[in-house]
Amino acid sequence: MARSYPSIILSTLLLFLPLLTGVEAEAKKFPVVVSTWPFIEAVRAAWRAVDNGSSAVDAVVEGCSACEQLRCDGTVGPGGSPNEKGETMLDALVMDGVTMEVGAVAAMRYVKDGIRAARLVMKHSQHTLLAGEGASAFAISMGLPGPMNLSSPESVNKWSDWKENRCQPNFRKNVVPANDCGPYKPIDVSREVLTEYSCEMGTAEYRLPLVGPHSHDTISMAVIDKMGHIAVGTSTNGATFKIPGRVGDGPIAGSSAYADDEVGGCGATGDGDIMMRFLPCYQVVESMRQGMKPEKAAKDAVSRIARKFPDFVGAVVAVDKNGSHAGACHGWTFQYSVQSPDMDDVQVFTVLP
Ligand code: SD4
Repeated sequence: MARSYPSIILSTLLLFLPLLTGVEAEAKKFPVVVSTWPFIEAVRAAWRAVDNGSSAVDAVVEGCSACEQLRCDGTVGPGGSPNEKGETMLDALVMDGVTMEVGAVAAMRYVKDGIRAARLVMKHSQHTLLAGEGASAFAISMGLPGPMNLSSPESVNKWSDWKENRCQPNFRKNVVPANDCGPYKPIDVSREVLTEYSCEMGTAEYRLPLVGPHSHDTISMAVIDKMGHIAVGTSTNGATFKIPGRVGDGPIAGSSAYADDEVGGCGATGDGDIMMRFLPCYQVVESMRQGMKPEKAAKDAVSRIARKFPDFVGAVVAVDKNGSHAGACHGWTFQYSVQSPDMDDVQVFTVLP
């Protein structure tokens, strides 16, 4: 039976519609770079890479590396956040949303290139996370410069002022110091003992506000490349005056960042000691997998933490596989930066708590 003209036109259209929609979506929305905070030069660096055809992983490394070199806000890369001993240590992670491979370094000493070290772990080992001096030795053996001192005049000054202030505030709790700055001895947390050891004696019941409303730190970045593949990365020098050996959320996949090509990606910033207990970025990506839009997924992940820790400070930024993005925060005003094909330059979005 001969087919009518309208039915021929309709079936031809149906044949081409998915293809046209796909091409259109890709041409409009990819590549995309999303980063925590107004780390504009970092986003530009990632954008340059991905716009020139780099993979999402390479662009994430370029972007985070630019932030390390610029020492964004003094809290990414070398020269910031001295620990109790005055030393700077780095946490970093990179994740490929295609293969679900992760490379990360934690409390890394003597090597300034955190994100490049993380990528070396991913590329040249079967491990996911290397820590401390092992991470430094591996990074140097794979060609990164080092060993070197990661302190700066600013970090040394900050540390000296803190020492002069009897090492207060600090991250210890339920301890009593032999002297102002330790060594510390654990004490029973029962009420009687707490009244016995007053604050004057240095019992550290005080919790150091890691990040205040005016200080932001940690770059966490997601990139969707021209092929639509997603990667994420994080780089930070962590919490100021942390106990040596402390590892934050930065190198923990699912906490500071997470990506799955099938769904999207996420980056986080804030009080990592709290946030890493909730794997907020894993939560965001899994919520988007279940059908939540980025905004709802981001808000949901943050509210899960806030319900248990109403005083925590933190934020997440979510991007789905189509390039739609949204942020959510608690305890501070959050900003994140985006560059996509419809923008001439990086745009900064502000999210209120
Ligand atoms: C950490 N999450 O080491 C980092 C610090 C941070 O905004 O992101 N501050 O806990």
